[in-house]
Amino acid sequence: MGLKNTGFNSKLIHSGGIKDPLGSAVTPIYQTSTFSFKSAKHGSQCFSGESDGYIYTRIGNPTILDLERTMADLENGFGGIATSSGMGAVNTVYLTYLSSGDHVVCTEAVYGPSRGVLENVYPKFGIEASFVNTSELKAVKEAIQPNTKLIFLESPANPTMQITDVVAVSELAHKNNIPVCIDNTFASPYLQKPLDLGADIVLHSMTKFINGHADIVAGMIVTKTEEDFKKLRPMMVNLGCNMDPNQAFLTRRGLKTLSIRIDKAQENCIKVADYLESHPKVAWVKFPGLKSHPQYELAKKQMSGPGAMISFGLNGGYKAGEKMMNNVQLALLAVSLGGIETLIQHPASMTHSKLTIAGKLKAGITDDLVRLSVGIEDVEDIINDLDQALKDV
Ligand code: LCS
Repeated sequence: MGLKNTGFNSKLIHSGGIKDPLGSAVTPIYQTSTFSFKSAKHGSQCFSGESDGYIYTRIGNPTILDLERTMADLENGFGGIATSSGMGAVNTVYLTYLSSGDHVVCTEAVYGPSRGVLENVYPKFGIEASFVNTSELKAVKEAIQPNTKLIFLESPANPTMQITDVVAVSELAHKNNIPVCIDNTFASPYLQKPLDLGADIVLHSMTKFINGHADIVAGMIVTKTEEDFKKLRPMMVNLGCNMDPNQAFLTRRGLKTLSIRIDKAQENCIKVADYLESHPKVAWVKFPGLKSHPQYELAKKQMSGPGAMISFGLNGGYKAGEKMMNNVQLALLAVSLGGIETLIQHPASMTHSKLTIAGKLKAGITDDLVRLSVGIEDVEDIINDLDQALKDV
């Protein structure tokens, strides 16, 4: 799958490898639902797999394939499966590996709906889940049952910024013949390559850092092996949670600048984290780049940088956080993350509001937790904005 020996930045620009017959520098948007066959025999060969020609956009499309190949290259995986959204990727993985009577071990602090569907939808199909603090290997070990068919991790976790040791959990899982899937949305392959650390499947909400411009919703699954790819791909096609070619084009375009965007956002975030940690009205800050983070050393080991997401709490609890969120002027009070603009939100009442109160508390999604996605604006402006927002809280 091309460009294996080039650096990450060259892959960002050149991976994909769809050659346009007219020589366009950028892979065009093949905005078509269907593709004509050269003959009836060719059509039947496309369906049987004897020919790799295109059939129908839900099954495959050159613009989408370009993005799938690029993401597989960046994650050092076998192949990519693009989905209409991050949740499309999450559910494709759940439905592929879990059947009635099966059990999944899931990081307790994951994106709200990734946990919410396991609590509210999958039980009606006879699938059960345990939500544990996967940063403690012992907790993962104790949660594994004879019917455990998947370990689902998110690291760094949304919104607690907990870090899971991917090497250790993967070793444990493989001893028990359980595949490991990790949601790599918060880090992106620029900062963390879970397949190299031992995971079997990696997924993304590409709505976030991968696209980076807050103008599309998209998802991606990358597998380490052909075997897992062949299990997952038909599930996505049959569910119909495929990507649209226009969405693929925009995502591929945004992806080209992933490293320079993350470098700048991360540089800003390190300064913002220092600012918040030294602010008298701030009770606590969770950011993997701070020595106070409980898994600071592990983050340094398995990630090449701490990223651009912070969670923090104010001395005045939710009331103070609410006031601060209403006071920001440069940052947007909005969910989502990983874009070029700074965003602030309150997980307990927004992104994670559907979880039970007990579940939220056990996972560390406390009422005082405010989440900040640091953008690429001038860092002085971000800090000045937070400073004025904190004045009367
Ligand atoms: N995984 C993670 C870690 C996420 O943060 C999200 C969305 C998803 C999966 C789902 O992706 P989507 O379907 O939205 O593309 N996270 C959001 C958040 O924190 N705020 O708004 C959406």
